[in-house]
Amino acid sequence: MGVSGAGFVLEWAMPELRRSACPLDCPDLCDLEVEVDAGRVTRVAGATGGARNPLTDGFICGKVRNVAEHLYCDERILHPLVRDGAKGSGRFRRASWDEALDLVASRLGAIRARAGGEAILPYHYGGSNGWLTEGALATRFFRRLGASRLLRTFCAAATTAATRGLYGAVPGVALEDYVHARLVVLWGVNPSATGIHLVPVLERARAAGSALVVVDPRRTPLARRADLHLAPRPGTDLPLALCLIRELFARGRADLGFVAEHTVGADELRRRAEPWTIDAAARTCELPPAQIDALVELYAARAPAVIRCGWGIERNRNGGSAVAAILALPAVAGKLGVRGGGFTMSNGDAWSVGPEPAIAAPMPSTRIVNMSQIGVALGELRDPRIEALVVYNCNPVATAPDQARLVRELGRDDLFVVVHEQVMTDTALLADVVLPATTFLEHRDIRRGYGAMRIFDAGPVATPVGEAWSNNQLFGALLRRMDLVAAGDPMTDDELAAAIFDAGGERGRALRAELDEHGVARPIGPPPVLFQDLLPATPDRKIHLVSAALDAEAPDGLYAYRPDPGGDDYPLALISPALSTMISSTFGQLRTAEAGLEMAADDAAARGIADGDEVRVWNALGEVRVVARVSREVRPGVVVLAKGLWRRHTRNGFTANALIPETIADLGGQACYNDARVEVERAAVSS
Ligand SMILES: Nc1nc2c(c(=O)[nH]1)N[C@H]1C(S)=C(S)[C@@H](COP(=O)(O)OP(=O)(O)OC[C@H]3O[C@@H](n4cnc5c(=O)[nH]c(N)nc54)[C@H](O)[C@@H]3O)O[C@H]1N2
Ligand SMILES: Nc1nc2c(c(=O)[nH]1)N[C@H]1C(S)=C(S)[C@@H](COP(=O)(O)OP(=O)(O)OC[C@H]3O[C@@H](n4cnc5c(=O)[nH]c(N)nc54)[C@H](O)[C@@H]3O)O[C@H]1N2
Ligand SMILES: [Mo]
Repeated sequence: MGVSGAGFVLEWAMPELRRSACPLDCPDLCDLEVEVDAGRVTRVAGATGGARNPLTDGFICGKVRNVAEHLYCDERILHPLVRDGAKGSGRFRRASWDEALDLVASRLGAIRARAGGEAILPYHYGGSNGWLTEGALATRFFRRLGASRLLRTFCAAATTAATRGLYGAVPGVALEDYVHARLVVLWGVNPSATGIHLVPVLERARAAGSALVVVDPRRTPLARRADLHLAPRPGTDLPLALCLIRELFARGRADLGFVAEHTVGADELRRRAEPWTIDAAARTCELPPAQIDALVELYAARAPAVIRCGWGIERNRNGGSAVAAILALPAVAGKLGVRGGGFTMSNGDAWSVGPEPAIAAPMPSTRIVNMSQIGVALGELRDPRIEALVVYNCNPVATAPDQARLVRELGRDDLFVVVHEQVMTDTALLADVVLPATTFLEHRDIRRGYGAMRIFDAGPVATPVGEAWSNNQLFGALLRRMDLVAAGDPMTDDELAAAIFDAGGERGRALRAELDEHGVARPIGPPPVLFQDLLPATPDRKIHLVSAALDAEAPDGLYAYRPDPGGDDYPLALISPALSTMISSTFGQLRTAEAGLEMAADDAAARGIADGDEVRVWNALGEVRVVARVSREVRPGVVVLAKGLWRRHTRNGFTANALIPETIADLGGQACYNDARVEVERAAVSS
């Protein structure tokens, strides 16, 4: 009948609600409800009900609420493109997948036959990727090709090295457990922008009587509300943490019982911390001595006390030792073993299941290239020279150090550049072949948060735009085309997922069953408490306060402070914190506002700079022209230009990364994004 017929049509045309989980590079792993109409995303909201991820229950950030703008923007790459103009001209012609794959396979094959597999370098970071789309077929492809291996050091390299050195791979305090804390120290972390779901938890802790301390050269939103805000000069967290350690021992506030029972190396740590008196630290960190004293007393007195250690600390020459010293604090002060006490670094890989089994190819022993030194690698490596760069899950022109050099090197005529991307990024514009990639709402992935201790198996919820392919589709096709598939290889997403969970034994099977039933699983049960539910994952189950491995790795030994080389040419420290509107460079195509360089009023006045003036920011590596923003949020001696900006956001097409050296931190090969020194002057006004 007409009525039921209309009803049927109406129902068929109704948008559908589907569940997903946000895999963007942020600790929180939001549980999402996505409205999809005829395969297109029309609305994204936080899923309510809480059971899947209580941390994000019903509440998501603006970036993801508006993610449909990213999916359907003008810059979205719809089909394969082949360069059709001079290198770097940004001119491309449309190609079929078949033609593009033939071109890529034949070029890579020829380079490998002539110069060897090591002439090929895969280039990737985390993107918005989980266990299926980051580590599976792409890694297998490059291992079997015998390509150079990439050491992934943009982020969390120093913090991971430090955490593992002291504690082994264990999770820290679960973010939801911060309600139990009576002191929270936010050290080099800005959750208001980079992981907002901690903020309401902090508010609840505050209401229950917790104190809040922030250690950050900027007055972040939470620093404004803190009981105590220390704004050290960037790169001086190491002397500050060593001073706290020294004072805890000296004042009889160290927990000697805990230290004796559960740690090794305490005497050596104390010896290395000894020179850092309050006065010495205050001078080096450029802090009032009374503030350091206040922090010692507060930290000694309060329990449970938790340090939320961020990523602002690691990105300088002392970064690894600084993180290690900060992570030693809860051990020295006896803050572990209670719910809400201890530290949180990353909670990302502290469980027994992981993506390696999906790769299903042994690790080759080919040469290793540090991704944070890509300019040097492209320019100087020989035998063989890098002749092909295959970029996916990454936008290095916006995110790697020494941008000007990278742009120059990408323009080399004898370098073949393939970029698999969702949108026309600054990197894609410099490619020879651009391949269209799906977004997280258009492909399946197994996603895990590095704050929230959860895993989601999230299927595709929308139809891929244009001819976009997932990473596994692309690298699966390349494996086949280059004859690199072995019998029994897991190839489909189902097979890859099965490989991951089957390898996890009983725990893996339990996770699989939980995922099948709820779409989400808890890899380690209820939030564990270190020294209640588990012990450090070091061989002797103790905390290694002066880890021998870290001590050997750090160029001058662990906890050796390497001062600013100084000099008057570049007196200002440049840092590049995260923007609330982007994730690294992701979503940069949606940003219309131009960038601003934030600087303190005194520094601006000393240079005759007024708010809104165009300035030149420079050092030996390069120059950026931007508008100055005189700000009360930065301390004198520090200037701020956000991370992740695209070239279009400044006045001369270069960003903070053009001022960042390719030097690495003391641990993990970590990039030193917050270790740039610059000078600023008013740009000559052209009339
Ligand atoms: N909205 C949004 N969220 C994000 C991201 C994003 O780009 N945007 N990025 C994601 C990624 S990739 C990461 S790694 C995390 C990063 O998360 P966070 O660590 O919170 O982010 P950052 O802004 O890099 O650094 C945090 C703070 O460190 C401060 N800082 C800089 N140098 C120093 C220093 O030497 N010492 C101290 N004590 N502080 C310093 C900065 O002023 C900044 O406020 O966030 C993730 N979440
Ligand atoms: N100046 C400065 N620079 C920094 C930092 C800093 O503090 N200061 N911080 C660094 C940090 S913390 C990080 S984590 C890095 C991040 O740097 P990148 O790894 O370059 O991360 P994004 O900028 O998010 O770019 C990821 C790109 O991958 C694409 N992508 C996402 N998913 C997929 C997929 O499934 N397949 C394919 N093929 N592509 C996909 C996205 O469209 C996006 O363009 O940046 C670093 N850069
Ligand atoms: Mo990061």
